Amino acid sequence: MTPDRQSSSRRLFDGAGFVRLVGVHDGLSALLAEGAGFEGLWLGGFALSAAAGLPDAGLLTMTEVLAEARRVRQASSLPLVVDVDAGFGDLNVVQRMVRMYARADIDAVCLEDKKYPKRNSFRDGHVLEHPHRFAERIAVASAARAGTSLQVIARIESFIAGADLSDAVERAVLYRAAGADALVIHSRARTSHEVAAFCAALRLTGDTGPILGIPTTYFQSGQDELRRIGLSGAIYANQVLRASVQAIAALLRVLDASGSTAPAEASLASISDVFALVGTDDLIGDSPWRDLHQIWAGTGTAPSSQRTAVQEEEQ
Ligand code: SPV
Ligand code: MG
Repeated sequence: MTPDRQSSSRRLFDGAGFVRLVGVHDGLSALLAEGAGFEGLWLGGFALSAAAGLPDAGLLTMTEVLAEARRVRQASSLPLVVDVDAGFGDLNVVQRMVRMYARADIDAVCLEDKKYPKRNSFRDGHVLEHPHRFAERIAVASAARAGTSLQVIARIESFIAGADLSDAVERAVLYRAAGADALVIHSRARTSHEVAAFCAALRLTGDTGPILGIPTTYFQSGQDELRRIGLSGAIYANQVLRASVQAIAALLRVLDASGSTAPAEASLASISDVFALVGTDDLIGDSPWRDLHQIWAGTGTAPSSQRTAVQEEEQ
């Protein structure tokens, strides 16, 4: 990890500013989020599973998620938070997972307090882990990352599972005491009222640590409002994926209906934009065959072993 990256990941939850984590599902979307000036990345199970053509139901394994996280890590230097659902297994799996993710230079893992088998929070039928049992998972994760810069985030699903505010606050206090560096409070209400009530009640306990929200259903709440109600940051978990789905479907409809891509061309990124985005212009020895032809031109002939099939025929 470069010194710059290390300090930026530490700054992620230092309370200095509102943190916007963009949900990404591959290296390309991570590059776009970085280029657009966002503070961090969220590699969420929903988008990652969907990108693999799968539902968000705990189907990707711990090492499959890590492989994707590594790709994102290599594409972007932004702080990267990885959604690890409930931790992929028992306490030993949580411990191994945290060690492996820390070694892969991941900035934070976010564990949620739903019982396996899990479903996406916008589906129904959730069962919460017992608060003390989940606090134990956080304690194991927290101990396993000791000496590394990886942060542990505890995600509270009380409102998703139909439990009340006092359940959410009781869990928050336990998880923080167990070593959580930040909390995520999830809600699928249409306004931010549940999240606001949680932040206010938790602050009354004396807690001053970072709290993040996921404003998917309460998307009308802008960052000023989210900051005002007590959030330190927001996770825009799935909007990038949904934008991609819409854009791809629209293009395919146009191609199918009109027989060419002509009506859609103006809405497409140019080839050179994509080249630039992924660093094609920075390749060492770009156009290597052109360079070789120049060398051949200087010497008068190409070595026979390097002649192309066409050149051989032209002889
Ligand atoms: C994800 O992005 O995978 C999440 C957030 O866990 S949500 O889909 O809102 O549950
Ligand atoms: Mg998830």
